[in-house]
Amino acid sequence: MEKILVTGFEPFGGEQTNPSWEVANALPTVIAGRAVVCERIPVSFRRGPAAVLNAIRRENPSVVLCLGQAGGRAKVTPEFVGINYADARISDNDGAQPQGMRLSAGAPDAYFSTLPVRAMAQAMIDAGVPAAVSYSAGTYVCNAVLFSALHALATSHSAVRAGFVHVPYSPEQACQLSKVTPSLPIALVLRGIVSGLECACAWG
Ligand code: PCA
Repeated sequence: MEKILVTGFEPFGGEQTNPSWEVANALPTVIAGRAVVCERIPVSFRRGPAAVLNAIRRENPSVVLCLGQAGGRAKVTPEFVGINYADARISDNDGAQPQGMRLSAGAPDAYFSTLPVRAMAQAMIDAGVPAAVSYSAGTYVCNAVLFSALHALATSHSAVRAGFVHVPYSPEQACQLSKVTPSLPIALVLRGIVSGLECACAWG
């Protein structure tokens, strides 16, 4: 059976949970006739991209979807592009804070996701989940993971398709914040991710 690799992140920035991992960990074991394998990734510029690449090598999936938390967003957002740039507002979980620098000297400035992001966002909306394509994955660890995965797959001429989806805070996280902040229930985000993956698998 072909495989889908879905990654989620450990908590960071003082949070107790990360909705990206809560969703990845709750996925069904089979989607669109493919086995779903999930992996928890450290919020680390050094170890995060390597963990995703190791999982790709180990599992040999046909589709890779990395999930990350985007606190403050109100929708589930498939990312269009990963950029060759890091500018960390806060330290990662190793205490590293790269600022204003390329991720990889000599690599291209950016890679577009090789997943059908517009169709995936529409599939999520059709399933009743607030969603929209995002044209920036930021300049923190999530963008670094997306860029590194796309760079590695492009340079090895791999047919594996890969992309990233940012998810909002869970209601439990938003309750802890003093400012009014959007959130979506994990079960709703989960439904969106399943619909997005079904769309990505049907696409080719
Ligand atoms: N979100 C961060 C890194 C880990 C996560 O879940 C980001 O958007 O870069």
